[in-house]
Amino acid sequence: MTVQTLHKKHRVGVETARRDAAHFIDGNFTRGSTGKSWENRSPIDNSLIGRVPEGGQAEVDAAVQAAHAALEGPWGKMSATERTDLLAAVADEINARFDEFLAAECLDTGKPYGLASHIDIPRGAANFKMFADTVKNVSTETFILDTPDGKSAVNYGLRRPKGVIAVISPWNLPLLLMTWKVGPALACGNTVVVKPSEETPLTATLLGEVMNKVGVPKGVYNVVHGFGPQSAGEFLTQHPLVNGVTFTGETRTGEAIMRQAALGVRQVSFELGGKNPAIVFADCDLDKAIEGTMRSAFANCGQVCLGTERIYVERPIFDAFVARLKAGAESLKPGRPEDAATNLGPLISQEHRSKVLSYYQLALKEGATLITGGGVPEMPQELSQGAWVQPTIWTGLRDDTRTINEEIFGPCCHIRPFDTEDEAVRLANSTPYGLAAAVWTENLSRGHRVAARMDVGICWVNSWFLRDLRTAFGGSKQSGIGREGGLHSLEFYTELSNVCIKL
Ligand code: NAD
Ligand code: 6OD
Repeated sequence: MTVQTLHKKHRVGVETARRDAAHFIDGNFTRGSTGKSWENRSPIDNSLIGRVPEGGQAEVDAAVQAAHAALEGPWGKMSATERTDLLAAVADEINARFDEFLAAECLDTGKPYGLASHIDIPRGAANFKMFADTVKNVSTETFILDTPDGKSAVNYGLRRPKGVIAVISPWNLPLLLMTWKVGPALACGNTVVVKPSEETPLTATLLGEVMNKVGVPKGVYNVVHGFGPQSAGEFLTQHPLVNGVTFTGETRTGEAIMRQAALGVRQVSFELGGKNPAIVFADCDLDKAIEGTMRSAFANCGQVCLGTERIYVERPIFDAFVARLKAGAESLKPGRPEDAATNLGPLISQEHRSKVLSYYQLALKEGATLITGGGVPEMPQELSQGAWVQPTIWTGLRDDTRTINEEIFGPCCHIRPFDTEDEAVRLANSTPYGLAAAVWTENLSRGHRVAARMDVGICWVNSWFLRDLRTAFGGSKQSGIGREGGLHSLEFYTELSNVCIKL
């Protein structure tokens, strides 16, 4: 199917996705009993998408109890093959209902169909399929003990599910990031209670329909909507029957969740914020570096944890790079998600727009030279209430400014020249974050050498967001705790026991 026909087809879908959300607890959709709810509004025009019920202690408790009970029910008794076959069926059903997921995701986030149809929704399905395959093929260690004084035993590792996993997910890639946790958790035999972001409730709810359709036993996948502090997020992460907490979101939120999970010494897996650098060497393929940096700085309106907000460019190509990135930024087209020409969505909310715009002002106060953007684009009347901002580029900031050191999470970046490889590496590693980096060079040895010196969880050379789901994913420094992906996910989602049999 071409992108054009895809877009035409989905123009209908976006409106049908407007609906109220519901909790999904023990296989049933429910609005719960708190009587509290909030309005879910579209970031493109502030129109009402529907209402979302706010879960309280009772809803969280019901969901966690259901998840706990399901560990002992048919789910707990299934063979790994039956379980992973079911998860492959979940992936197939997401693909079968691709249009509905796409419409719901684009309605909640305002992101372009072109982006969500190539990344968010396919990854939602792939996250189940990949972990189903991984778990089917996993082995554990075996040791034969044979001592000189005649003791003999066989030891082998056994991976058992951890139990009930709390999944706390953000709004920037809602289905992708939620299933990146739910996929491995279920593949390993756990049950989950998901608290999706309050900004993006729809696709997590829709996934409940998929679970019922393919026959995932009730209680295995649960969703409770709500906020963080004093709401469903906090109640969930503190619940005594939760055995592990996996979280993606801001570093400061991670600190709060870590405190909550400390009650009862629950293990955590965190994917947190970033202030990611790109290093562009004069020997790079400039066309490719510009194309990759356009994506890393502006895709998803800059709301990607792996996105580039600091760009270091070797001095001989600095002016050319700035001019070309400026031209690229100015060519981006904001608009309705379903329009084929749209390649820039809005920010997620008015609140987030205020934050990003405050950084746009701060950068100038801190002495930045504005290369392009810096404000709000003119939009047609019907979109004028949306959370739009201009893609923005600065130069000239000091290295110790807040704009250079704090995550903004918008379509903006600062470009600074450098003269030596050592200087570029020092600058790139100079923030408290350590999530991702991109290095652009045609010198293979330099690519390896610089990548090895980056204090980050993932370093791309001559690419960005090129993902192999079998690899380790996570952040160093304040960008995370632990690694997920492929076999690494098993470290968090299973307990490794050793069985020792005396011979
Ligand atoms: P956020 O931290 O504000 O919220 C994330 C989730 O945490 C939401 O569901 C929220 O309701 C919940 N929450 C907030 N306070 C809580 C509490 N005290 N207890 C329990 N739950 C609580 O993040 P966001 O604004 O939704 O997402 C953007 C942030 O996420 C950025 O910082 C971005 O870098 C980060 N992020 C990181 C990765 C990664 O892989 N490292 C991926 C995507 C996003
Ligand atoms: O690709 C992934 O698995 C992943 N966790 C991406 C995170 C993107 C952050 O916005």
